[in-house]
Order: sequence, then structure tokens, then C-alpha cells
Amino acid sequence: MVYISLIADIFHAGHIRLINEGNKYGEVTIGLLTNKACEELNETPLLSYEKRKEVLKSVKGVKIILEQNEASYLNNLKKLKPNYVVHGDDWKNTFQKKYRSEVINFLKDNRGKLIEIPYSADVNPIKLKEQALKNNVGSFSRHQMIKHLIKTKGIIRILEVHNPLSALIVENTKEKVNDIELEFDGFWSSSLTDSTSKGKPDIEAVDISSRIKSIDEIFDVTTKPMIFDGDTGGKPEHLEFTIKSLERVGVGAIIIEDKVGLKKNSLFGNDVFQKQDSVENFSNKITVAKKAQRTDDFLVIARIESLILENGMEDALIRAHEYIKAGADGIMIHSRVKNGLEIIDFITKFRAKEKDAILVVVPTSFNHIPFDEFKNLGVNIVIYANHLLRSAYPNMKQVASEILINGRSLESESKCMPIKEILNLIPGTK
Ligand code: SPV
Ligand code: MG
Repeated sequence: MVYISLIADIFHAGHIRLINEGNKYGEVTIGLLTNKACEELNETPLLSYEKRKEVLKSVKGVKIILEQNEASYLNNLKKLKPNYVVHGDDWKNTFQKKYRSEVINFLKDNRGKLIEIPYSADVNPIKLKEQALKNNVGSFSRHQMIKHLIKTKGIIRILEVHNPLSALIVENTKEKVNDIELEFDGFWSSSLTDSTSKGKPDIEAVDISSRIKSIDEIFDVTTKPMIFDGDTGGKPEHLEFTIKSLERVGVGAIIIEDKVGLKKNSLFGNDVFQKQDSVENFSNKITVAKKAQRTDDFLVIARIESLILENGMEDALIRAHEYIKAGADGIMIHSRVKNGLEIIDFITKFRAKEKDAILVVVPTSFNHIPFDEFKNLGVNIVIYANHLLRSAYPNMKQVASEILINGRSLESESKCMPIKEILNLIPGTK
């Protein structure tokens, strides 16, 4: 028996070479990685497990396909006791080398052998996948991706965007950390940064048509999914139309907050007058929003302002359970307490009772808490809500001042990207 472990999301010649090699030694069993196992490898397949299996079933030389439910091969190897495992030699020097060592040790103890074939450098699955995403190939389209990503990854990272250029930064930033390629999972359309970039206060003064036009422009040049900051959601009768418009353009989720009257930004706290809605009214708004959506995939997340307005932990927890009862897919809990104890207290108490509801945090004040800690606490979405606008503004302001002070731009050049770079920034400029 020959065991080959595959994700086989985009099936290519490299897979065929592996399977052909396997057939030289015996009958090939494929351990097809489930979405959970893919997540351990930081991979999010475009295609569902069933679709990937369907393709593999028709491939010559594949005898059996079964689930590999973990990134580690050990459970399947113990069950199957194969004589051979076949793999590309690319895993020797990546974070997957620990799985390789496990396989080698197991086979040594069980009189098996690892066959490694040169990795096919002519096929670049990452490039293929990027291309596929750009062309909207795959089982999931943009409006479904927020729900799908939470289901497969457990937790996702979202970064604020306020125009197409900032969205392209979020779209394309990738960093290898401890051998794992990291990127943001999607965009946050922030009411704070969308209105600020338009020179208006964050008081629902930018109307929904303008907000949606901005999203359209962002979606023209990107592929990642978006969560929309819906402020209070307005009147329930109006919210119905907002939800339908958001779904139509391809937004995956809306977050609405339980405030009434003239909405002010939460980070002001009680320095300005802000009032929380009643549980009954806001629950009704949630129910209306859920009824308005046309697809199964759109998420309505209820944002609780009890901690921001110092109405207490008890109030926040009661509201969380009531809002979920009213139909909310999840809760966003906001807090201004810098040391993070309040937010951790809420998360722990909430998760003790609500196992499945989506939980969202916005670590602007408690910004020392790392993503992985939120992951361990059972958070599902971490939104970095305003950082691209806040980081761009100081530099622009300083350059404007310097040009006045110096009567020329020479002194500011080091703060500016080279002209050549900006000319080549956007593909298709030339
Ligand atoms: C936003 O980004 O507009 C938000 C989050 O609503 S916060 O500004 O922290 O209230
Ligand atoms: Mg907002």
C-alpha cells in the first residue's frame, strides 16, 4: 500500500507525477486533507472537500480516497500501516519538516519507506490560486467568504480600508512569520475612516449610497471579502434596503451597534452624549435585518456598547444572549479599557455559555493583545479598525508642513515614495 497525502485544491501536473510515482510501488491510497487539516497548514482551499474528492475520484491510479483530518499523518498511518509514503521533496525545509520527521520515524518502526520526488517547480499553486481568486473561480464567491473563512479557519484577521489604494495594500500584504505565510482575510469598511477620509465626522453623515460607492470602487480592484460597519443601522425600515444593497455588491457581513439618537464614535465613550437602545428595539432591528437578507451566507453581527458607555458587564452579557436569541449570527463587543482585562472578562463569560455564535473584537485600545491570544480565547474575528488611515495621515501632514517651512520639497523626499515606484505601483499604469 502506498499513501499520498494531498489537498488537491487546484489539481495540476505535480499531483499526477506523485500519483504515477506511487503506482510504481503499489496501490495508491490518497489521504485527502479536510478543511480542518488544511487550516493547520494555514491553507484555505477554494474548493470544498467534496468537490476536491470528486476530481480525485476520476484520476487514473487512485484506488482509495479517505479523510486526513489533521496536518500530521500519524493517525492515518497507524490505521493503514502503508508500505510506502510518497511526497514531494519540498517539505524538507519548511515548517512541514516536523510532519516529515513523524512519517520517517513511523515508517522506520513499521518497515515502511518514504519516497521523495523532486518538487515540480514548473507549477506554482500559490500563483494559480491567486489567479483563480481574481477570476472568481471556486466554490465560494466574495459575499460567502467571511462565513466560509470563519468555518474553516476558526478566526480571521480583518484590516480597515478607506479607499481602493488602502484596500490594495490589505489585498497584497503577505509576511512569512515562523515559516507560515500570513495575510489579512478581508476588509473592514470603517464608518470612522470612511467618513474621516471624506472630511466628515463619524456621525452617520456619510449616506449609504456614498458608502456603497466606495465599496464598489474597492471591489473593482480587489478580491478579498468585506465586513461593513453599519453604525446604528438607521431605522429598521431603511435597514432592510441597506442589507439588500450590501448583499448585491458582494459584502459578507454587517455589524450594527445598539445606540440610538445622534451616533458618535465609541472611542469618545461618555465624553460625549451617547445613548444605548433598549434590548427590545435593538432585538427587533436584528430580526428585521436577518429577514431582509436574500442569501444564506450574509452575516448580521450585533455590536454591544454597554462597556463603552459604562453600563456594566452584566448588561453586556444579558444583551449578548438576547441579541443572539433575536437572530444575530454573532456579537461584536467593544471596550475602551486599555489593559484588556474587561474584554477578556467578557470573552471568557460569553464563551462559557455561547459556544457557536461568532465573536468579534476590535483591539484599538487593548492593542497589546496578540492575535493568537484572541484565538485561544475563542474569538472569531479580529478587526484592526483604523490603522491604515491613522498611519498615513501623520506622514502627509508632516510633508505638507515641511514644504511650507523649507520653501521646497527636497527635505521631505525621504518621506515620499520614489516617483518610479508610484508609476509602477498599479499594474497596467504603463
Ligand atoms: C469604526 O471603525 O468606525 C468603528 C470602530 O466603528 S470604532 O471606531 O472603534 O468605534
Ligand atoms: Mg464605526
